[in-house]
Amino acid sequence: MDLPALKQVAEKLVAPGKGILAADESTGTIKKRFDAIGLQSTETARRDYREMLFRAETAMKEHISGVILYEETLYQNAADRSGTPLVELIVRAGAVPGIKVDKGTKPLPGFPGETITEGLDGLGERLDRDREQGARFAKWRAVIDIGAGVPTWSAVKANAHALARYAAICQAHEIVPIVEPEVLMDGDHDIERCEAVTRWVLNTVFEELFEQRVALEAMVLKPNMVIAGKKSGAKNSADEVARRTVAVLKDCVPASVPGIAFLSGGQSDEEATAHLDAMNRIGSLPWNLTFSYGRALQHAPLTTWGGKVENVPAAQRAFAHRARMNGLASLGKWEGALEKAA
Ligand code: 5MM
Repeated sequence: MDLPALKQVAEKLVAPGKGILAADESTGTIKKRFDAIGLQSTETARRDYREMLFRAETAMKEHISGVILYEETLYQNAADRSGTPLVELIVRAGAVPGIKVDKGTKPLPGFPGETITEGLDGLGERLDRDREQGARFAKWRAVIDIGAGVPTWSAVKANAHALARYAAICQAHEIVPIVEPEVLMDGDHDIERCEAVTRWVLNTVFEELFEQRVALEAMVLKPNMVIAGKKSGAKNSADEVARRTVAVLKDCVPASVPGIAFLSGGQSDEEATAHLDAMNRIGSLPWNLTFSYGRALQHAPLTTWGGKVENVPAAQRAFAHRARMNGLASLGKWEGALEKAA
């Protein structure tokens, strides 16, 4: 393993003022997003949409450190006459291309309502091909739900083990792993329950990473924030979300991890930005804290675009605005007033 090279990529992904664009929606998920704007999800429409994002120069060059791609996009070409690979657009903008390598969640046998993320079989060979195509980092998402009697220890352990096996395989194939254990915010639980489950999950994940001998300095953690479940009706302040999230991370994440890039998990665009900003304002943290948002970066450009070519400039501006807001939040320099200037 070329540890210095891997460390360099990991550090670049969490560079101050920048963050990651999660554009790795699987075919089913992107269909849902396109359904919401009344657009059919064809291969061409998916290409056009993603190409529009990667060609948004201001956003990409100034605030995006890396882009997580779905396999289709990693091997897709732009619409221009020379058929520029989409990966090249990302590299030209100075960002690092990455690839989602998990094969999604499947029911965990014996544990109703719980899932296990699959995709370890043949992973090394896939990573070699993806690296050849330009990918320098990968992502694997484990999903933990909160509800009556869940999560169980078995589900937490099985998912943490798979994440650690994935991370070890990535590093052996010269790819930086993004380790994403997502505790869902869909339930009716309060913020204390989310805090307890997130602490449990992260402790288990780092135990497994240690057992699999994963080099912590050459990975990025992508966790959820500590937040009350959507159906609880509770609304905690940004300062409380930040304080609880940072406390859990300090308890569980070794300082050798270069950075933590949060998922947005269904928060509104502005909430996701405000929470990240509040965390960075706490200061004196051992790791860089930034974003790896899917919905909270893409909701505005996707709805502005609506599948219409004449809306491309406005959609790119909407993307640049969210990217800039989150870039500022990664420095603890965002202010609500800046949103109105959009
Ligand atoms: C972009 O969505 C990613 C892929 O989801 P599916 O496998 O369900 O299609 C997802 O893993 C994403 O990277 C993270 O959840 C972060 O996205 P959000 O929208 O939570 O910021």
